[in-house]
Amino acid sequence: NRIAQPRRVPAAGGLEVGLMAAMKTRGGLWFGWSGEQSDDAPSAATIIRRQDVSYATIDLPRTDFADYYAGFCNGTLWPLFHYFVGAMQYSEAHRDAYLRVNRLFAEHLIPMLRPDDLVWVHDYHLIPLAHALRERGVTQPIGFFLHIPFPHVEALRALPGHDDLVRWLLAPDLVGLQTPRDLASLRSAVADVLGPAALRNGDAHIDGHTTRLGVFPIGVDVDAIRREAQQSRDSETVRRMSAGLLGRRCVIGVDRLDYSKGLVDRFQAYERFMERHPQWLNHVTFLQIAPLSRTDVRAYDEIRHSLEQTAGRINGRFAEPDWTPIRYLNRNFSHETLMGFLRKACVGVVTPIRDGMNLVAKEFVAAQDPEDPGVLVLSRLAGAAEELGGALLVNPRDTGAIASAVHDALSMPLRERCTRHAQ
Ligand code: ADQ
Repeated sequence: NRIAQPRRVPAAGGLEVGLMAAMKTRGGLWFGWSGEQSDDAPSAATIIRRQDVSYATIDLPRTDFADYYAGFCNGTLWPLFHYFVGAMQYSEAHRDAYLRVNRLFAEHLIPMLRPDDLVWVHDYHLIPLAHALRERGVTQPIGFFLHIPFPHVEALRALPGHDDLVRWLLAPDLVGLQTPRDLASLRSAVADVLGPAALRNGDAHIDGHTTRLGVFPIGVDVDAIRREAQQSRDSETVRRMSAGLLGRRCVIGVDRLDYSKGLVDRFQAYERFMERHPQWLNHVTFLQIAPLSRTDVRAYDEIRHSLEQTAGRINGRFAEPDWTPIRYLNRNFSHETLMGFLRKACVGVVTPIRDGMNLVAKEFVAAQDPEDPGVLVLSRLAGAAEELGGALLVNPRDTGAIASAVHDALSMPLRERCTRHAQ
């Protein structure tokens, strides 16, 4: 949807972080929304070139923007795909705007396509894009990657018109998902909507067209993160963060402020940890960094208020004149600074209720000192849990289990920490 822009401060979003690395390595044209809305029909894409990457953007029409973005993308698809089925909103007007915006993207992309291009479409905002391109005669190979979970058909069926969504998803030549579970869910939807015969050798066949379906878990650039984490040790911000701990140990969480990230349960778990293990009071500080996102969606306002209340209440209950148990920040930092913070922390808590992958979990591991690594407490419902077997895995709603895991992580002997980290 929105592309990374060379002059903008880095966004706190996994897609942008992951794709920027790929674009810088391979070069190409990155096309998407400019971040602006317009009253008139958008004019041709604006193109800026930086090193080997061209950035092409269009404004989106003001009349469709809210229905498309806050409406269908983040009010319907985001909750549904994360299994918050009861929180899913639905309106035909939102769905129509979603389709119109996807067609608009297709129309503006086509004049820029070269015959030997390979088109790679990203994420749930753009599920109908490949279909819209094919309808307009585009024959270049198209891939699609879904960064968020794909729900089993039993949940997907709650969406009116879910069968169209499945058909649009099969317009590309290759569809990539984060985990084998997501792939199994997509296959469940293909079999349900198109009949079991549409699946052969695990791929989808529809009207003579084959769509390969596969798992391509997104990763992080481990060497770059290790370098960033080491280099930023001496930066002003990381030194101030470290000095502010006054020798205390640090438990860290870093997430976009989103109800899927399990932050309220995490704060409550931290409260239980302090109740049950009072020996750590005044010896550990919990730093939670949660930059605001999607502030135009009501559910995000609600979660923000509830977090402010919970953090305030817990701090009021446990704080000492010289110690605040939870430091809660809503701001962005440079990636390098963030990696420096992760390295300083003894425990990383990544406890989403559901997450496609979760890059912070991988960044935390990559940022550690292998000779004296911290421990990751990770939700079983994050895609990353299927790969990071060395973490302490927890159910994100089980505040008692998270509290115990934080205690175990802080108490873990060096040898076990090293073994888990190496794994
Ligand atoms: P997100 O839901 O945005 O990504 P995540 O994978 O954790 O979640 O990525 C967040 C990224 O933003 C990380 O690289 C993190 O370092 C960065 N970030 C977070 N807070 C920041 C801050 N305050 N300042 C600067 N940077 C910050 C979606 C899916 C995930 C999937 C990714 C990639 O929801 O499941 O892992 O895409 O596919």
